[in-house]
Amino acid sequence: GQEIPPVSQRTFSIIKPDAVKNGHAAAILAEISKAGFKLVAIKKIVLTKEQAAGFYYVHAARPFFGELVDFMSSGVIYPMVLEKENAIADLRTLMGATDPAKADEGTIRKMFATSIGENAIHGSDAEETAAFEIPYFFAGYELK
Ligand code: RTP
Ligand code: MG
Repeated sequence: GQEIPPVSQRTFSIIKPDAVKNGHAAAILAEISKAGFKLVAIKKIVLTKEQAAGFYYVHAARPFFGELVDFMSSGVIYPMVLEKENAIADLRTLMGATDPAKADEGTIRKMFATSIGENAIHGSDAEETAAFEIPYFFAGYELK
């Protein structure tokens, strides 16, 4: 019969300040590469508090929001766009649970996260989320 080609999907990820400070950024990129993701775009930046708050606006009413904004603006991050078939769900699996104490063996958070708040990596949780997060950090000309 007809072969159905894989449908590629893009997701958005951030290597968070704890992972960068602890020297894990390259090892995390290696895990992402091993899992079959293509690196479409990456940059190195430090967010202002306003930029961090805007990115995580869905969590504005949560008790941890202030800590989250302070943490995400505390140092260098690597925002990136990743592509593969089923990228959004597969990256969430590779990341592991939000709390590294609950994350499965072999996941990025199990291997590299510090705590539930400082947990090494972000990944979009749905198509609509990725559609907001990718253009928050990258212009169209950066996503060829
Ligand atoms: P992310 O959005 O960063 O990929 O993480 P997630 O989906 O696994 O978790 P989410 O519920 O969206 O929470 C966003 C980030 O807020 C921090 N957090 N701290 N102290 C706490 O109880 C707490 N809970 C969440 C974490 O940095 C989490 O990744
Ligand atoms: Mg989330």
